[in-house]
Amino acid sequence: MFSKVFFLALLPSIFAVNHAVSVGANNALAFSPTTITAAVGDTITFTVVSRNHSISSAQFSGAICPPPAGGAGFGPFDSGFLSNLDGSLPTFVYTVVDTQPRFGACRQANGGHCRAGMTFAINPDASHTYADFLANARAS
Ligand SMILES: [Cu+2]
Repeated sequence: MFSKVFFLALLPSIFAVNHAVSVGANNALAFSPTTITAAVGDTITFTVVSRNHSISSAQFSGAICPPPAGGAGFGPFDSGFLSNLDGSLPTFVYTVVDTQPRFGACRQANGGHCRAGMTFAINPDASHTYADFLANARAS
């Protein structure tokens, strides 16, 4: 009995996977991939591979760019500014806590990177698509 409960409690961690996201690949103002589909307990490891960027949660619409320090939206998160100018390839790990659609962007340059399209989505759905979020960010 006890062992069965114990096993069930471990299930999420047994099947959790990591999703790798490159930040600023090829010196571009972009996250790659832009859309991550992840289960509860999964991790997303963002690696900054050029310049100086942040990984910051954002609201879906309205004044998206730049996200505020600390991030915006439900369950906000923010890596702060991470620089690869020294070649250290800094990382930020986000653990998925639910399957609600979440959106994010870079806070750099007063929203300049965000408005240039440096955005991403975690578990977007039919009514909150990445394409719509990107359009909202560019217009914000
Ligand atoms: Cu940036």
